[in-house]
Amino acid sequence: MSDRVTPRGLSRRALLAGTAGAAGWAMLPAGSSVGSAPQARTAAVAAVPNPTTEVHLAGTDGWVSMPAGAPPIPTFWPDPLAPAGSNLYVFGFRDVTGMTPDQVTAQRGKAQISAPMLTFDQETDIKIQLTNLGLSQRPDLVDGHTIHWHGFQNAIPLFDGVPELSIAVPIGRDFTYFFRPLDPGTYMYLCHFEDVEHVQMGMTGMLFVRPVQNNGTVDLPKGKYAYNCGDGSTRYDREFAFMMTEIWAEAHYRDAHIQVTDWTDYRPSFFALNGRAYPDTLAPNGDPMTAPVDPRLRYQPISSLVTCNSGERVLLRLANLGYKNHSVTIDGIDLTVVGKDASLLRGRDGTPHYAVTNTVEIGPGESRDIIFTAPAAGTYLLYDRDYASLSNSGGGGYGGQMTEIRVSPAGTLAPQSGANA
Ligand SMILES: [Cu+2]
Repeated sequence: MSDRVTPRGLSRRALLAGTAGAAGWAMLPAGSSVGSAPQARTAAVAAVPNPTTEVHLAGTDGWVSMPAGAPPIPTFWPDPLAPAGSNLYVFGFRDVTGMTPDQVTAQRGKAQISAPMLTFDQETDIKIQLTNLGLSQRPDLVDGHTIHWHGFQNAIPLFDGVPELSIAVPIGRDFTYFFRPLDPGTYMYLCHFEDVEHVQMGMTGMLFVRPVQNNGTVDLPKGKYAYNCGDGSTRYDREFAFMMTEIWAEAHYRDAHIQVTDWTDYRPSFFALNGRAYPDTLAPNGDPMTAPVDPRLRYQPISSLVTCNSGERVLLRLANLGYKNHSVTIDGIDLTVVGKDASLLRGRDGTPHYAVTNTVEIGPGESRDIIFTAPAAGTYLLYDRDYASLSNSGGGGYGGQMTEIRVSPAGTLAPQSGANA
């Protein structure tokens, strides 16, 4: 942030002492992306053991698209200020890892929703950099941004993104620190600055911490596991994650048009999986940096389409950062809930308390880990049981929080390259 922090006090010992809880943190000297002293930066990097993953996120505003065929909401949606092909004003994060300072700056006004999905390995050091690019549509609004790592136990408040207790990043600055996740599971991250507004505007994303058990144990082969289960019961072949949010078009309009929102009037107009409402949920993954198949979804790049082979074990990671409860159903497939809120469902004596169901309840700020065995080839629906969440701006037909599970005959699809691929 604005003040330089001397790296001298940051010994390896001090860092390790700070990791006694479930997450470890350390800070790098920071300034603007352009002008920080490289020597100081190098010294601090050397003080931290083995950063294996680097993530650079930028916070800014932008424009996205809810399904074009939805009935208009007079005055508020589609937003008349929206550039061609988009219809909704948002705030969001972009993954700018590896970009030059000029490339990072060029992403101002190009926010994406949902935020990039992050994958960390348990007990490794992650280098996080957050840059605040400001808001191109609202230069009058001087809001900071933060990253709150939601669900991590015993996080150090200074680094945890709640502005009253922590460091927030002002416009034109950045903040770099280290982070060591100690407990595997499905988490969320979000901006906690003016949080009702910034969360609603789109600054929400998902984060998975992969268990050390993935490296194999004396009893289990190397593989993909949701948790350190010890018995292989959380093994999976493919994983798909769904960030569930609600979009109140009025509030987004008011932010774009320099008006104030009364949040007690909250009445969402769109319901999203990974920042898209059905049928857009089915469109393939995109990349905001390249010309997409569907330009309308350029800044909503995360697909919610589930594809798998019959007989495979599929992990669904659900997270809810809307303000309402949701009930996720898949007709015709038994779902085994193995984790809640980044905790394996086990008793103190190790007895599994997995729940078999076809409907999973999930409240705001909660996550669920669900495993199912893919049934016979065919198409199955995953949807919110609340019909209000299944329409776009109250119109007829299906919309909102729905997607498809397309099961191919055994052996058809190649192994998955990453979550939601
Ligand atoms: Cu923010």
